[in-house]
Amino acid sequence: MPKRISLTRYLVEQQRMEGHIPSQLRLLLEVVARACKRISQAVNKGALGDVMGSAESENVQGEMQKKLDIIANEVLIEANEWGGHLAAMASEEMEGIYVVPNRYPQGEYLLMFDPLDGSSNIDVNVSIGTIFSVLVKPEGAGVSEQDFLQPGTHQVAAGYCVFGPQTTLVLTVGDGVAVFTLDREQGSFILTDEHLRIPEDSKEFAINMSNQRHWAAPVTRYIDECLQGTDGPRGKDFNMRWVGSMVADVHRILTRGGVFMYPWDKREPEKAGKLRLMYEANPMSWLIEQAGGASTNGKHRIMDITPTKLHERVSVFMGSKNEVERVTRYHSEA
Ligand code: P6P
Repeated sequence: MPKRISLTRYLVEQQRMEGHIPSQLRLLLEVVARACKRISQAVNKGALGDVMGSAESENVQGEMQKKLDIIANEVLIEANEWGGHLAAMASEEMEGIYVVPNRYPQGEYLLMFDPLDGSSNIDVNVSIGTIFSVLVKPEGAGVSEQDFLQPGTHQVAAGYCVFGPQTTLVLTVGDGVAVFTLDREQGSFILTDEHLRIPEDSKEFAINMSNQRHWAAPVTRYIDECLQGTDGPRGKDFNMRWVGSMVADVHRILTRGGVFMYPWDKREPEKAGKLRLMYEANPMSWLIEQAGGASTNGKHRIMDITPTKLHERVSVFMGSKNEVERVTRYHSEA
């Protein structure tokens, strides 16, 4: 029977041996993990709980909110606001930042999250997830939205929890990628994999093909070559997967390789892309890079981008290093 290492033990040993995790960050990560367990319980209720369907409201992105979007957001806020480890939080579901109320002590960390990514999949029982990213608040009194506008390279922790056949927490603090599977009998996350490595090459791409007529030329070139298979310049056949839930697609890529793309397209040319930089692209990019992959916006490394606004959107190409480098090169050649 392999030694069962809980998330708590992993974080304590990382703190003791690697010095990666100050105690306040360890507390933060344990609180986020506990919140993910509660979200998982709500998700798993499905039609048996009052959690399905629309909340009859829109979020700051102008998207219809599902009841579980709001439940997950509230769980994360309530779990994190009292612990003294955070100065403020930001969420896809909230327009402005959430400053820790004065009745609680303030800490040095900033927590951003997409509380329930892929929520269009909730009502059809397809994997969804919570994505989170942690920054350190810059020195100085008080906290403002400006304090969040740091490049992805400043993250001190990032991860997601995918609510699928298993509930799995995937985390990095800059020392590789660790995977924890929820043991429901014990109610603890148990270490089931670490130091994930993404193969540098792949034969699998993930993109929403229904947008094909709207893509820019480099994306069309890359996908056309994949579709030509062994008869084309790539000399190999490709497979396609598109879950419609970034957490599920990125988890597959971290597990077996591939490339995930949500590019800019002509439908809304003023938007850089659909996905959000601060709480979707940056945390996923760090995980992908920590596992030996690459992540760009077609031109630049995503984690080098300095955000100008909290809900900034970005074009995303992430996964197997050689595939991301190829589609990025096609952009520079265009
Ligand atoms: P589309 C979910 O809404 C999300 O933000 C990502 O999780 C997912 O990859 C993408 O949008 C799906 O977008 O346009 O294919 O429905």
